[in-house]
Amino acid sequence: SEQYDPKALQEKWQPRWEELDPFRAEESADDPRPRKYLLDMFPYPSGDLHMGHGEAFAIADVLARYWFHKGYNVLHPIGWDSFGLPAENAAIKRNAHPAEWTYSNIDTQAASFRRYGISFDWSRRLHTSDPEYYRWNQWLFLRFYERGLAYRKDGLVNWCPQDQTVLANEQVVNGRCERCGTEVVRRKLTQWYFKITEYAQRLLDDMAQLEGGWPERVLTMQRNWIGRSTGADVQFRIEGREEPVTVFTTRPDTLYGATFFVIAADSPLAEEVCAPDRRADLEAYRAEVAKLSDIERLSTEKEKTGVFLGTYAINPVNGERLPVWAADYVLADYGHGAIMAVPAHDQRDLDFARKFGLPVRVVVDTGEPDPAETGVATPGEGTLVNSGPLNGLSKSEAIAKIIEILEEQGTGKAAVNFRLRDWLVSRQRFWGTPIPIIHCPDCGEVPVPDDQLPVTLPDLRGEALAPKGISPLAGATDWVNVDCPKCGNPAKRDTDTMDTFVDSSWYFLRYISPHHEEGPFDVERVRKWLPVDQYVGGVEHAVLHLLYSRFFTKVLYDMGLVDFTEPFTRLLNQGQVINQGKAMSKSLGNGVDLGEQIDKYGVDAVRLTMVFAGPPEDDIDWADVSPGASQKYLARALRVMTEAGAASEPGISFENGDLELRRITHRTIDEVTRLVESYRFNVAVARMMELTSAIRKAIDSGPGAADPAVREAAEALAIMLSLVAPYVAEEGWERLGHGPTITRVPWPEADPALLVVESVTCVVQVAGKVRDRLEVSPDISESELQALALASQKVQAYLSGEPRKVIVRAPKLVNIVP
Ligand code: ANZ
Ligand code: ZN
Repeated sequence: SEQYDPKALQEKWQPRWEELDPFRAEESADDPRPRKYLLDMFPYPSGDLHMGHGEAFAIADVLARYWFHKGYNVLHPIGWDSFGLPAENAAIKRNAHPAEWTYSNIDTQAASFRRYGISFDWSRRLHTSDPEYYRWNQWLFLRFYERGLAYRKDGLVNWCPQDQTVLANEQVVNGRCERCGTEVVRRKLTQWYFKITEYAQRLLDDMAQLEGGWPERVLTMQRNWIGRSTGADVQFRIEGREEPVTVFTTRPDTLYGATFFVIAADSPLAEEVCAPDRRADLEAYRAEVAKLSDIERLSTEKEKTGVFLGTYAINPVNGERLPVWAADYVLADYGHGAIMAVPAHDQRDLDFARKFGLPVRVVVDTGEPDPAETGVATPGEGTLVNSGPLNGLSKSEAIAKIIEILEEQGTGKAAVNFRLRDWLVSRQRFWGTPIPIIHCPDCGEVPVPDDQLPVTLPDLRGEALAPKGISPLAGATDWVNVDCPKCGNPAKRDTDTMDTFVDSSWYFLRYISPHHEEGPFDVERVRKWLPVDQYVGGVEHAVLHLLYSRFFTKVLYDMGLVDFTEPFTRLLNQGQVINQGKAMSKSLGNGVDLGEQIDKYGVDAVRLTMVFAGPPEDDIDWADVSPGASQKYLARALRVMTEAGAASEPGISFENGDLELRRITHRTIDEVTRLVESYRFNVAVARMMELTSAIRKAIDSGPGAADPAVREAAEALAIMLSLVAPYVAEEGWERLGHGPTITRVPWPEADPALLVVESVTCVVQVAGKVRDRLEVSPDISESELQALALASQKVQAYLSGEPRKVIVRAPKLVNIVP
C-alpha cells in the first residue's frame, strides 16, 4: 500500500535488519574502511526505556548512521550497567533475587531498542552483572591493589541513612545522597579506596587534549572538582607536642596576621592536643558536630561554634602564641585538617573571631575599612603592613618572600593542595562485584588468586538483602568462611561490594572483546578502536563516571594495557526531555511514556521530533513539539519517494534532469553534510523538509515525476532521511527500486558545478552615463533590481532627491532619469 503506516513499516524492516545485520563492526584487518567508535552511555535497566533514552540514542544514531553511509567501519555497541541498588530494593520488596528484576528489564529494554531502530552491533552486548564481566572488575581491583592504588583505611565517610551504605564524595550532591536525596551523615568506618588523588595533576593536565572536543562546562566542573590550590605548607609547634603540626594556606603572605589556630573538631589531632581540663568540653562539642550534616556544617549562615583546647601554637616567624581551638568549619579531610586563622582577611575566621572575642590584625592594606569594625574581611590585593620583613610588598611579592624565609628556617615550603579525595569504592550492599580480598587472622589482607576469579555472589534473595548497615554478604556464612590462600587457616572473605561506578569505568574497553577470557580486554584490538571518537550522554556524569573513566584509563596506560591517556575524544551532552517546562516526574503527573508515543506516532516520527526539536544540547519541552506534524511530514516524504519510484527506473542518468531541482538537491546535500558534521542536526532536518517540498513542487507543477532530477532528489532524500527516520527511508529506498537495505549506501556527493549560483552583470545608468555595475541573480525581479540600483552609493552621488523616472530591464539594465 502507498499509505504511511508506521507500524507496518517497523514490522517489515526490523526483522530484515536483524537478518542482514548491517551494523556489525568489522574486526578483520583486511577491511580497508577507517574506523569510528561511537559510544552511548549505557543504560541502567530500571524498567523500560524512557524519553531521555529516546532522545540520547536518537541523537547518537544520527552520527552512527551518517558514518556508515560515509564508508566508515563503525563500532556502535550496547550493553547494560546492571548492578546497583534499585534491583536490590525491588528484590527485597518482592522477595526475589535482584537478577530476576534486572534481566527481565534488560530484555524489555533490548526489545525496545530493536524496535527503536538504533544501529547497534548487538554481537557485543554485555551486562556488568554477568560473572564474565565482573570477574575483570576483580582482576583490575587486584592490579590496582598491587600498585598501591587500592587500599583500606578507616576514616570518616559519607553514610546514606536511607540506602544504608557509604557513598563516594562524588555521590554526595549538596550534602545529599545523589541517588535518594537523603541528607548524608558522617560515620567512622574502615573502607576501600582507589587512590585517584595520585592522578590529580594528570587529570588536570590531560584536559588540554579535551579542549574543543568536550563541552567547556564539563571541563570546568572537573577542574573545580579536582580543585587545585597553590600556597604553602607551614609548620606550627604546639606547646607540649613533639611533632609540629602542618597547615595548608593559600595566603602565606598573611602569616603575621594569624591570631589563632583551628583544628577540625572531628580530627584525631584535636583530641590529642586537648588540655585535660578541656576534654569534657571537646567531647560534648564533638557529639554536637557529629549530628550535623555537611550541609549544615558548611553553611555560611550558620553561627560559628567551637571550643578552646587550652593549648597554644607558636607562629614560626614571630614566635607569637596562638590559642588553639577546635571548630566544625575546618574540615578534617581537607589540607591537613588544621588552619592558621587570619580573621582580617578571611571571612570565616573573622566570624569566628568576633563570636569568641579573638584579636583581628590587618596585615594587608587594601584601602578598605577595618574588618574588626565592619565585620567584613578584606581578602583582596594590597600592600603588606605589620609584617616585619614583608612590609611594603605586594601580595604576590610577599608570598614569594615568606616562602623563601620559611624554607630557610625549615618551617615551611611552597605546596599544592587538591580538593579531590580518594575514591571510596566499597559498598555495604549485595548487588555488586564482591571485593576479591580474604582477611586472614595471621596473614592479614590476602588477594584472591587470579585463577580463583570470579568470586561470584552467593545466592541471596528477599529479606536476606535488607539493609542492616553491614553488607548482606556477611550473612552468607558458607560463602564468607574460606581457607586463607596463603596459609590455609580459616579466614573470611571481604563482604563489601564495589561501587557500580567501577563497572562503568572501563566498559567501553570490554565492548571490543566482550567474551575475552585472557584478560579484561583484547589489548591489540583495543589499540585499533580506541579512544572513543564520540561519546554521547547526560551531563549528570560530569564529575562521576567521566572522571573515574579518565582515571582508569591513565592507570591502564601506566600498566601498558592501552596506548592512549584519554578515553573519549569528543563528548556530546544531550539536553533533557521535559514537559510543560518541568522535569518529568510522577508527583507532577507530567510524565510522557516513550512506548506510548511510539505506539501513537511511530518510531520515525518520535525520533525525528527528538532530533528536530532544537540543538542536541538543548532541553526538549515535549509540550512544545509536535510528533503529529512529524508523522505528517514523513507521510509526505514517503509519498514523493513512492511517486518518483513509480515514474522512473533506478540507474538512469541525472544529467539532463531539471536544472532548478538539481541545484536545490545538491545545495541540500552540501548543507546537510556540513550541518551533520557540525552537530546541527535540527537544521539538517529542516533542509530535508525543504527538499521534500521542492520535490513535491517539481512533481505537481514542474517537470513532473518522471524527470530524472526528481529521482535524483528523492534518492538523496532517502539517504539523508535515514539518519533520523530509518524505517521511512528504507521503505522509500525500496520503492525507488533499490535494496536490500539503505543503511550502507554511500552518502550522496554534492556536485560543485551545481552549487555555483550564476549571476549576471547589470549596468546602472544615470542620465545615460554608466555609473555602476551590479552582480545579480538572473531571475531577480524588477522591483528588487530597482531598489538595489537606487541604493548604490555610486548612483546616489549623481542624484539629488527622488529621480524623475526609473526604467528597469531586469536583469541587465537600469536607467535612471534624475
Ligand atoms: C590562611 C588564610 C588567610 C587563608 C586568608 C585564606 C585567606 P582553598 O582555596 O579552598 O584551597 N583551609 C585550609 N585547610 C582547611 C580545612 N581543612 N578546612 C577549612 N578550611 C581550610 O582554601 C585554602 C584556604 O582554606 C587556606 O588558606 C585555609 O585558610 C583554609 F586571608 O590560610 B587560609
Ligand atoms: Zn593466612
